[in-house]
Amino acid sequence: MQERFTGCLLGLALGDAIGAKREGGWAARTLWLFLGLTRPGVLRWTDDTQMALGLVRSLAEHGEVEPDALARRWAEQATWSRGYGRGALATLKQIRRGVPWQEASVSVFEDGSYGNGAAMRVAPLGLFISDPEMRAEAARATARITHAHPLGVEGAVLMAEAAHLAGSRGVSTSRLRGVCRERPFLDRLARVDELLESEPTPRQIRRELGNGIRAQESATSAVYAYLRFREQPFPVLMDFVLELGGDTDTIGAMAGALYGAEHGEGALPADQLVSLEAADELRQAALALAEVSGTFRASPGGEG
Ligand code: F2R
Ligand code: MG
Ligand code: MG
Repeated sequence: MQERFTGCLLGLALGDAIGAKREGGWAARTLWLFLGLTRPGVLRWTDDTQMALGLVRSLAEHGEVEPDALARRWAEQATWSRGYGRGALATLKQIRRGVPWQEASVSVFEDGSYGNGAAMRVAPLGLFISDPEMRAEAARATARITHAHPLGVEGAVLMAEAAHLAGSRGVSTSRLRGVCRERPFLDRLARVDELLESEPTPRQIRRELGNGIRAQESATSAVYAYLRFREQPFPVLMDFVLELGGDTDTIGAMAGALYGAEHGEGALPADQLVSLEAADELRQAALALAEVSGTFRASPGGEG
């Protein structure tokens, strides 16, 4: 079980860091290189991992989703240099200034964010909570802090469920559809099934599911990539993610988390783990969560 927790968080971080080197167009990549944030030889992770790490630590400390504490933790660690989404960073800065998260999360986009930020960070929670309804409600509670839009929230519910099922080698699109309510997710998950029957090109996946920052695009593409390549070595999965293009760090983080949750840390490439930023810190945080797993308490904060 410990292996799955470390595999999930380290897989998420590796996918994030590998994808981050290829995220965006040449101008954005050159800028990040110029700023010294994409250093050769170092697998430096971004907001996806930073927020997942914050969530893992908060869960381990409180034994539940404690939205106020989690919001404060995320707000304190948020910095532009990790490549946060524009809305998410503005929301977190407000929380840092003392604005209640319930207010901040609908201040940038009045209907809340439908970005993939709530989905990209939530996988370890899926391993932590075994009760399906509590898992979905806890995922919603984490999402609402920054992503109040129903599609942003649904991305988190989907990825928490996918990670849980990956941990027991039981992911299927029909089970994933069972936790979804929103048409853009339901339609894409139905399509994932059909796409798995052949070997479509990355271009076709981009066209059918999408590779963008919207939760329903990157989360379903990540699920597709994981399901297609889960029995192959991790780099094969990552190569496909890079070929998909678009939001590669986040698709990589989500697909990597699922792969790591299923196979454990031992299946991740040792040479890449050596180069991964703060790998030991991530490992220790995941182990601390594994230590308290099974102790999850339903949180009154679930009602955002
Ligand atoms: N921000 C990035 N990448 C930029 C460059 C990073 C750099 N290369 C690096 O190496 O670090 N990536 C990160 O952002 C995504 C997660 O974003 P999140 O947390 O969902 O942010 P936000 O701002 O809430 O939503 C993202 C954008 O979606 C549009 N949007 C969302 N909701 C909307 C609404 N209701 N109405 C209109 N537009 C909405 C906006 O354009 C948001 O800015 C991940 O990819 C992560 O890696
Ligand atoms: Mg990122
Ligand atoms: Mg991204």
